[in-house]
Amino acid sequence: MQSASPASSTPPAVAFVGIGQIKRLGDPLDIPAPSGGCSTEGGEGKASCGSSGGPEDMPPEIWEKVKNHPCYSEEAHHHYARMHVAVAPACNIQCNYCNRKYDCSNESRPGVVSQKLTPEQAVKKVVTVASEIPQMTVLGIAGPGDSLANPKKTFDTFRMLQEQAPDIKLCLSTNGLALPDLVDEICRYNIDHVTITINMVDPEVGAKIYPWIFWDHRRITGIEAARILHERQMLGLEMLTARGVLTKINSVLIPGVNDQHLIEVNREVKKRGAFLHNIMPLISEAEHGTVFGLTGQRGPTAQELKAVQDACAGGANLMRHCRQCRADAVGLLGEDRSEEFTQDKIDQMEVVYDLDRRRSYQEQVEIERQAQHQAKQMALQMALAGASALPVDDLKLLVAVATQGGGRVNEHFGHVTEFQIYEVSAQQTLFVGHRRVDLYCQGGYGDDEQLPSVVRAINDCHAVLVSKIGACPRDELSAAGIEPVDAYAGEFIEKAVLGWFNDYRSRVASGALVHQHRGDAQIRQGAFTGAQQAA
Ligand code: CLF
Ligand code: SF4
Repeated sequence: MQSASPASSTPPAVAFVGIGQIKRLGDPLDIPAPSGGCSTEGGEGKASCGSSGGPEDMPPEIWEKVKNHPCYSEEAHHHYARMHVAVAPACNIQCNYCNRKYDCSNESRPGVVSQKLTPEQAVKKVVTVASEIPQMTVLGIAGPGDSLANPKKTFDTFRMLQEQAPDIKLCLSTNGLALPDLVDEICRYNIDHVTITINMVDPEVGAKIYPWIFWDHRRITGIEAARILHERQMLGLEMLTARGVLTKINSVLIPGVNDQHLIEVNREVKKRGAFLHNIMPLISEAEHGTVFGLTGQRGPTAQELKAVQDACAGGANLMRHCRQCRADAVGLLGEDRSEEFTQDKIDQMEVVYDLDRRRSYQEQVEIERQAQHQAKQMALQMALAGASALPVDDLKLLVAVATQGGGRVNEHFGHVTEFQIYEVSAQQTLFVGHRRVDLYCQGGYGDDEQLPSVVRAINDCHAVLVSKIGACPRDELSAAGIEPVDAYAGEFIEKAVLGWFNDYRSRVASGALVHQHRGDAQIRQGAFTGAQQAA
């Protein structure tokens, strides 16, 4: 919970260096052995899924910070919303995957924004949204430039918001160049969550990603630029860790440039106390006008992304539920309600900031979430007990799930804009990502032309679990080797996934089915907008 008055900049008594690893300041950090941080057996255990940690995995003061932050807690992202305000237009570096001039309401990716705001406009917008959406718990400043290249606008916004809405958590995202100079300010305003985008720890790699930086009153290019950026990022991360600020690292996976290198990045940021590592696919289309887009640099496939994430198992905990938000996104991750809160609409809204109403609403959300968590755990135990009756095997598959929330299989195939992907084995189910797709159901009828793109998006999955599905998509999915399953409608996802998996194993064991390997899947480059969503 944020304090109404700015916090003192006195460092806290402990520094956080990853889930379950609180250290007193001055104690040595646990540095993983160079060969021990990574493994190719991804998805095994909690070390690879830090954002899915629960209260039992961390000290209470850390749980308080993450429990309703949708990016820092995978479970929270089903229940709590975040918003961004676009108060930071300038940037002090150039990334080859960024073009901030590009603005399109059909796009959803970092750096894209429809309206830039003054701090005063931004605070009014946050208070308005918080009044309308009581589960909106976090304000992030994430561009469209760099939050810390615009320190006055960024910190003015946070300061004013703290005075008016002290319960909202503050979060910022930065490239890290200006970070070491501003850590005191970050602590002064009680900003508990900071994201640094770190794409390399080797300046030779960095020179392929960053053509220039602007630092110390001059423009610097080449390896020298990348070296300075790298040193500032590492210093900033260490300083935040020492102050107890939960720091998340975002990395853009650029095939052929930093894909294998990100494993080393993961190790290095873990050493320096990063709380989470979010490895995201490069978004790169020629029409975005970025250097990478124009030079034909492709983004990774779904399996390439997963392979790098899995190879980082045992290193810094991974976030796998990132939706690569716009710099003015509003709502739950995966939905964008920014169109409901344009400046002209806000000007006409009457705002009453009712803290008690927000708190009591969130208490209800918390009760429901805990009940779901417990029910899910019980269902999982029962399903695992059933699985142990089957012959031992090392089968590990991906399953796509259609859900509209609440942790259940409860969405019609035709209404899905994003599938959640679970990896399942006889030991566990693990959320490993999401795949965006175009709506199949358009105005009451199915658009069969969309089906091939849906198949491509989940082509690495053996089954798709839905609440309902029509005959045509059922046939097309089956023909592509993806089993459409509506037998678990309304069930908790983990129980349903394990239930289907046990049935699949039984069929394979009895010879009724021959297990086949699946192909790769395509990560969709564009994204849906709020208007396209059913929600
Ligand atoms: Fe925004 Fe980022 Fe804070 Fe979240 S987003 S500043 S940490 S409140 Fe989240 Fe969006 Fe991914 Fe960012 S899903 S792009 S990780
Ligand atoms: Fe764009 Fe952010 Fe890179 Fe600046 S730091 S060039 S805003 S992606």
